[in-house]
Order: sequence, then C-alpha cells, then structure tokens
Amino acid sequence: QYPERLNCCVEFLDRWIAEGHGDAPCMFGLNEALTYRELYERVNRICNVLVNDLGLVPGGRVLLRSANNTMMVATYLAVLKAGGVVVATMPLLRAKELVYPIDKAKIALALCDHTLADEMEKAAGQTQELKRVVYWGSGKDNSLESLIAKASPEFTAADTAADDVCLIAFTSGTTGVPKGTMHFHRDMLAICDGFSRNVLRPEQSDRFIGSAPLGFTFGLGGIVLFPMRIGASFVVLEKAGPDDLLPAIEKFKVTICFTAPTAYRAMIPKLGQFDISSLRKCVSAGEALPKSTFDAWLAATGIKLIDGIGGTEMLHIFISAREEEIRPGSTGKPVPGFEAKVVDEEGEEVPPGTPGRLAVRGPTGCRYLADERQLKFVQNGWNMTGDTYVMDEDGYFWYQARSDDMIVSSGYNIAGPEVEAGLLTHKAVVECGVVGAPCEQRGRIVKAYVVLREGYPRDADMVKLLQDHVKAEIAPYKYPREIVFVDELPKTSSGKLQRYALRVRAEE
Ligand code: 3SK
Repeated sequence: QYPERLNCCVEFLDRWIAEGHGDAPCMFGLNEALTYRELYERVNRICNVLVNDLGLVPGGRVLLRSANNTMMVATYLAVLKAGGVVVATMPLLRAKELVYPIDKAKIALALCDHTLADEMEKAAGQTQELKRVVYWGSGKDNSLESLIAKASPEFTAADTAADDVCLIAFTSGTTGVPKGTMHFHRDMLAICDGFSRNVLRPEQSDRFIGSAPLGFTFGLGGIVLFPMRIGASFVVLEKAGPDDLLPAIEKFKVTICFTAPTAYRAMIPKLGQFDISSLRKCVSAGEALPKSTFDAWLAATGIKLIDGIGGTEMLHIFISAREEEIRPGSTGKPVPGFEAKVVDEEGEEVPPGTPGRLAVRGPTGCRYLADERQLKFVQNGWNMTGDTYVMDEDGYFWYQARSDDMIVSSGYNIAGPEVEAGLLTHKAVVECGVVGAPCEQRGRIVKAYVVLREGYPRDADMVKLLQDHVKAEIAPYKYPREIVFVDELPKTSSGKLQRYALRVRAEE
C-alpha cells in the first residue's frame, strides 16, 4: 500500500505545506499555537541541529523525555524526519527505569525537558551508552532552543525505507522487564489508515485532545498522528487529568477526545461546570470499558464512547467498532487490516462463546528488539496478547480479563475486572482493583481494593453495602469476600491499574 521509500514525517507534515495547507492551525500548547508551516520550520531547524550539531546518523536512536508539550511533538517529528529512531519514555520514569531502555537500545543521545533533568542526570551517570543530553526550556546558553535559533528552517527529509525502524516503544509492563517493540515508518501511517480512517472517521475541521503521554503509543496516535494525517489540529497538555481535560475542551473547542475509562468516569460529575458542546467523538482505551461507564457517558453527553483495545506491540487500536455498530460492553470487531481470534492453551482457535486467549495479527507488529520472548509472544505471525476474550457468533469480541486476572475460587472462574465493573456501578466507588487472595477453605477468594468517594465512611457497614451491591449486579458467588479501602491504587506509568502489585499485596 505504501511506496518502498517512505519517511512518515513527510506524510504528516511536509505534505501539508506542499498542498497549500501551511497556514492552517496545527498544534495548541499551553503558551503557544503553531500552524502547519510554523511546526514545519521548527521541525526542520531541530533536524539540522540533530544532524549538524549532534551528529545523528540514519538509524541513530534518540531518547525523548518530556510531558506532552509543543517541543516534545516537534522533537519527535524531527527525529523521524532526520531518519533517526525515537525512543520516547514515560515522563514519570525514575533513573533506574531509564537505564534499561538506554542500554538495551544503545541510545547515545537524549533530548529532555529541563524539568526532568534530575532523573535524566542520575540515569546518565549509570550507563556507558548515553553520550549527550540536550535540554530544552532551561533558558541556558547550551539549551536546545539556543541551537535551534542558529539553525536553518530548511531540511530535506532523510531518504528512509517504509520498512526502516523509526520508533522503539518499550512496553510499560505490569510485570517483568519491559520489551522494546520496533515500529516502521509505514506503521505510523497504517494506524491512521486503519483505526482512525475506518472507525473514528475524523474530518479536517476536527480538533483532538488526549491524556496519554506521547511515550505511550495510545497518546502518540490519538493526539498527534491521527490529526496530522488529515491536516486537522490538536491540543497538547502537560497535565491532562480529568480536571485539566474539561476546561481545555471548552477553551480550545475540542471535538475528539482520547482517554481512559477512569477519566471519563471522573469527568461525569463535573460536566455541568463546562461548555463541552464542541465535543463529538470520544475514544476509550488503555483498560476495559465497563458497560456502566459507557451508559453513564452516553446519558450525560449523548456521545457513544468508542471502545478499543490496542497494544504497544501493535502500535495502536486493533479491535473497536464504529459508533453505529457498537454493542455496549463489547470491544468490537477487528479493525480493517487486522485479524483476531481466540485460542486455547495449545494455540488452537476455540468456538464462538468459549473464553480463551486473544491472538492478533496485522500490518503493525510485532517485532521485539533483540528479545527471546519473541518466541513466546509471537507464534506464526500472531501476537499472543495477555487478554482473555470471548468472540460471539457475530464476530464481536468481549473482554473477560487479563489472562492472569482470572480468580479461581471454590472451582469457580471469576474475572477480576467483572467484579470491578460491578463495584463501579455503586456511586460511592471512584476506583477499584480486584485480585485473588489465598484462602484455606476456598483456595482463593475475591479481594477488592476500593477508593471511596469523599464523604463515604470506611467501615464494616460500607463493606457489607458494597458486597450486597455486587451480589445484586452480577452472579452472587463473584462478590468480593474481602474489601480493603485505600487512598489510591498502584498504576503503571501509562496509568493502567497494576493488578500485579495488588496481587503481591494480597498474598501478604
Ligand atoms: O489498549 C491499549 O492499552 C493500547 C496500547 C497501546 C496503544 C494503544 C492502545 C489503545
């Protein structure tokens, strides 16, 4: 589908200048707004700095560290345009979590927002690979801005192949050592021409916003690549919690939002305080979308949440449904270009209605950077996900649990997320995580960690109330026999619930 020689940045950026779309709005940040031409010139200047001052050669890997801001987007596109390979990390990572990707991907150069200098410097002191770190935002003589100021706004894109690696995205991993997933220039276009064009169907007049850091490919696609593929505009927010999204949607008249179910839930009680009438499409991913959240968002806004499952391995969403085909509670069907099936322990496809492991294949994955786990997670071209799904007779996929989130209690298979969904329908519950805990009598029991809304008592009556509520919502045998109230839940750097950490806690 794509030409053999391809630099994806040319398709996202240069193309719009060539087509006379340079004066159109492109990117809105906290303190500045850039047209396509302004972003194009900034990217070109950074390319010149990368190649002429910092010695980047095609295939050279560049670590990018920042919250989402306009410079993060410009440096990201510049590395792609100069033929380098982006390794974008979650801003919250600590030094010891940075050293692994730096060593694994042999990264010699880092571009970093000065606010993240502490951990960056500590990491730089713990690896032999990293040779140079350039900061932006510091206002110092040697800052990235000072180099950019002297650079030319003209740059010819590196002559890369469609199959050249341009991104190594490390999985955030709820357990174990992160895996580096490698993506090609053509993959960056394929996610736009797959999920975005066929399921989301945005228009050039749309304005996108999202909460995920660009180090998580959910954010990269939903905030930057999908709009740029069609010449639309987007908003980048350094802080993008539910309390930041709503005012920004109002201020920038945003039309498309990408965030996680937890954030949609948290926004519902605050919707009345903002004018979000510009909003027309909302995508939910990163964790399973409970039907109760779909219903509540629809009732409050009139918008059907487009649910999706994606993965760092596949770069973005591979199962989803257009608004008119949504079956609430189901993730949807494979996105055009992808295939999905449910398999048993031996990798054999199981009949509709039978739970099993979700396997997926498609144009974007899955290739790990020098990792023997490739053999385990990729079988005959199929990426074996860690999710348990059921496919129904109509080909819709229904999420059950992470494969290791199944709790076997007194011989019953209980999916932790289903109990979580039951708890979440109670108005007192903000967030919860459900795992198995050891029990002499039953083998395991269902144990819930619950964050309560302010004003609700953390006492035995509340435990009983929630238990009765779950019994009324789902099969009574699934109710949480133990409930612990907590201030917050452990999360991965991409904001996903770390059930693994809860499981460890539950064993104590
Ligand atoms: O579903 C996810 O967690 C995901 C991961 C990477 C990219 C996109 C998505 C939706």
